[in-house]
Amino acid sequence: MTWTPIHNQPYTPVPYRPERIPDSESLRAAAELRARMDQRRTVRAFSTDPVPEQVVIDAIAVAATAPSGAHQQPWTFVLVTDPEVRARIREAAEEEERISYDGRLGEEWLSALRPLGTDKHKPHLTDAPYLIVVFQQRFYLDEDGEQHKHYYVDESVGIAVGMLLTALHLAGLAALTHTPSPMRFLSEVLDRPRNEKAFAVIPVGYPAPDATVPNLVRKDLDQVIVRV
Ligand code: IYR
Repeated sequence: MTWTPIHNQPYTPVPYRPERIPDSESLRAAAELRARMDQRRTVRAFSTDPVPEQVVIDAIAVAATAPSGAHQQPWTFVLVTDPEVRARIREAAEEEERISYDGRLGEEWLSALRPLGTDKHKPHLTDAPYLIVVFQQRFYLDEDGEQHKHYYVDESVGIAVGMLLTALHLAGLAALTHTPSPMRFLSEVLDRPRNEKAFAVIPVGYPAPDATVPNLVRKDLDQVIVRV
């Protein structure tokens, strides 16, 4: 059944009875997932090797199962493979990043970024075989061009991107959450409608054979979890 915007429709509940997983299996699955996700790293050096497109499509399908405000699913995932379009995105992103790294970010921000080793060069935008440019739909535009409000758009799209990164990692792919700022050029290059605002650019592929990552330490769980 094709989804269409639901406004003012009655509540129509359907049963939800997933089979219960035994505790032993839950514990095993959670521990295994925890260990696998602990291996995920943001990658900035990509191989140009091709990736099966269906893996990326399936990961986007996972992201699109995310919960969203009023179930409005306020996201669009633009899958960019065209080398010419990727080159234009890289050029525009590097122009913005040059201004950012040359001072726009300010000393405090630049010093926060220093341990990550990032700079204004963004070769991943043309090296990685896929770019997923995630747009948030700030509102819904109906056939008459009328605007309808979307709710909790940042939260909804943030959750979807988290699920996308998880799915890509579990499928054996590397990704980078890239947020060039300002991102307006993405709407122009990708010709997106006025209800959409770029949220992140996610290069996807395999790490370059000589890829390195910063030696980051995750917070201990007791710094993250508070029991009350
Ligand atoms: N958008 C810039 C700067 C940047 C900002 C943060 I916060 C990061 O965690 C990483 C980078 C860039 O992509 O380089």
